[in-house]
Amino acid sequence: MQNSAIEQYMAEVSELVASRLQSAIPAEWTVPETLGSSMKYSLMAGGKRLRPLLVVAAAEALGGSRDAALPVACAVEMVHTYSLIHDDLPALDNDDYRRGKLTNHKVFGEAMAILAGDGLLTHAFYSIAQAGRGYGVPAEQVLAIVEDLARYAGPSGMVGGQVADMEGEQGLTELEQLQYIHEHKTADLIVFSVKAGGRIAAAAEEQLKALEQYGRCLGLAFQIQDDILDLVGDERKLGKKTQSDVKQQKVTFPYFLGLEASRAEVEKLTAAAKAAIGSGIVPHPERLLDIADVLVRRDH
Ligand code: GRG
Repeated sequence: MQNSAIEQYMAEVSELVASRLQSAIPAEWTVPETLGSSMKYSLMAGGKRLRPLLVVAAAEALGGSRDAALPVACAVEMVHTYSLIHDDLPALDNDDYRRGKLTNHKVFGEAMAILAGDGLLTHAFYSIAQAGRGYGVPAEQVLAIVEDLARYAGPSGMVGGQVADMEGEQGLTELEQLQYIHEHKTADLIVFSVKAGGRIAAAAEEQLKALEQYGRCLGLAFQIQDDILDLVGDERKLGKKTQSDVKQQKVTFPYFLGLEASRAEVEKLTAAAKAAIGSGIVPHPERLLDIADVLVRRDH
């Protein structure tokens, strides 16, 4: 069957990102062999490349260049991959599998997995700087992208969301608490991605605001959809157990709202994401609109 235009676009960007990630560390640098292998193992393990896709699509939606967006697209994938490696560690989620493969620490050991995550996080900032070196992104924009990454991935962003999640394991009682976790742990890096794309294209302040709103709604919708897919997958795995058995184990959107209301929330947020950029403020919003539709329909 022929792929749709958006599927082709996503595959094309994903391939480009994968090839840039392969050579992200300059060949003349010396990197200990096991560290390099451990970083590459997780980087190349076959993620959806959603965040890099959003950097590129947002830049192109505002007439920016794909080449200039790619170093930043690679940077956000490095940060995302570091977060997954660390999240899988025994001290956090203690997972054995990620993206259908053994987790980093299962293959390389805990100490190397910690260091591979550290290496990816650090190298992300080098990669962002490259957008200002060979691709003509003005230093002022590069600076703003660096500030945004520290903000959205750091203590007030993704890491803060992860801490709230960890502390919430003692028992969340309010939907607002879960919303806070989702906004920071998941949505913030998505907000970063679309804003960074906008900055590469020298977006005006109101365009950045529109992209931020799109990213926040899309990020929340993405996480709620993840909760739904998780619950439906668990129910399939558990077979005879009922939905309420599963609900007792995981405090997610469906736990608070039920499946149907959670699905409606995903639809509502997706519509809000599309409305934020669809009113003419973003000159070529088509790809970003299509990506929102693809995410709401995804089944994995
Ligand atoms: C350890 C600092 C630190 C942060 C961890 C990202 C994260 C925060 C934890 C991972 C666990 C998780 C389910 C987080 C929610 C965000 C999310 C849905 C991540 C998975 O993103 P996808 O689906 O993954 O884009 P792929 O593998 O496709 O890249």
